[in-house]
Parts: sequence; C-alpha cells; structure tokens
Amino acid sequence: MAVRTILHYPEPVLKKISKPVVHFDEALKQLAADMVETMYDAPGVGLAAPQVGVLQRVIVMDCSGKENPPDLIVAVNPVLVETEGESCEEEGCLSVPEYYAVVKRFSRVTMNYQDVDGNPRQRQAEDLLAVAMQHEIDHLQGILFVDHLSPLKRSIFRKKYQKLMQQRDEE
Ligand code: GNR
Ligand code: NI
Repeated sequence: MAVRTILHYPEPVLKKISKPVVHFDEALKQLAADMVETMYDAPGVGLAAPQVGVLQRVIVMDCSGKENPPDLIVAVNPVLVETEGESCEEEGCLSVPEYYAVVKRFSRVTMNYQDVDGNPRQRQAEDLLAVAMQHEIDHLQGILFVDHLSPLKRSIFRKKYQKLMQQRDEE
C-alpha cells in the first residue's frame, strides 16, 4: 500500500471522464488500497481515482468521523439510482486546497455499485455521506464542486485561487 500524490486544480486530468472498470483484478485492489490510504492520510472523507491521476470509476469514502467506528466504502462503477430532497452544505475538495463553498445537492441518495470483487452492492445515504457520494461521482464525470457555483462566485473563486497559488509559489 502507498499514499499517492493528489492532483490539484487546474490539472487537466481532473476534467476528464473516467472509464468503467471491467477487470476486477489485483491492479484494481492495489488502486483501491492506495486510495483508501491516501484518503485517510490527507485526511479526507472521500477520494475519487482521477484525483490520483487514474481515469477509472473507483471512489472511496468514510464519513464516520473520529468518534465512531470506521465506515469505509470502496465503490466501483457507482451510480445514483434514487435521489430525494435538497441540501445546501459547505464543501471542500482535496484537489482544490483551501477553498470552501456551499453547494446544492440531493439530501438522500441510493447508490448502486460493485465491490472490488465485482459483486453488486447498494447503499443508502443522507447527510455528509450523501453529499460525499455526489461529490465523488462528480469527479468521475470530470466535475469539481466549484463547477456548481454561479458564474459570479466562480469568477471570484478563480481570482482568489490564482492569488493563493501565487502566494504558495513565492513561499
Ligand atoms: O474531504 C472532503 N470533505 C468534503 C466535505 C464536504 C463535502 C465533500 C467533501 S469530499 C472531500 C474529499 C474530496 O475532495 N473528495 O473528492
Ligand atoms: Ni473532491
């Protein structure tokens, strides 16, 4: 297992559409294990394969928090099959460091997916886990949370982010 490097906006790979997984082999298990390690190391509540430069439909999540037992979900070829309600919560992204914004999402979702052995699975979620599922599945479509902002907020984001990255380079 290894912690992989997380790519940052505006890295072009983050805008690409990921391919369905067809081979449930050792390489997939290695990728999933590395993604889990990278997510916990960050730390983050989720991670999608394109964030480590792999354009395959694999996401990992754990929204259990520090106080509770772990609730690790490794989802291959995830799809939302039911969505309900509306929620507006502040989001961040490991690929967009130091920027946070409120995004409108579904409040409850049902996700169908496969485990690393290819077995079909289903998971219902609400609250943070529902948001994380939508955020991670977006990554597989090349969509970042900042793509959901209004044009005005996005242009403010771009300016702020440019400055932030300039500051980082100067340090
Ligand atoms: O760690 C993360 N936290 C988070 C908080 C609110 C909404 C979504 C997220 S996902 C993010 C990790 C990440 O970037 N996953 O792609
Ligand atoms: Ni993200």
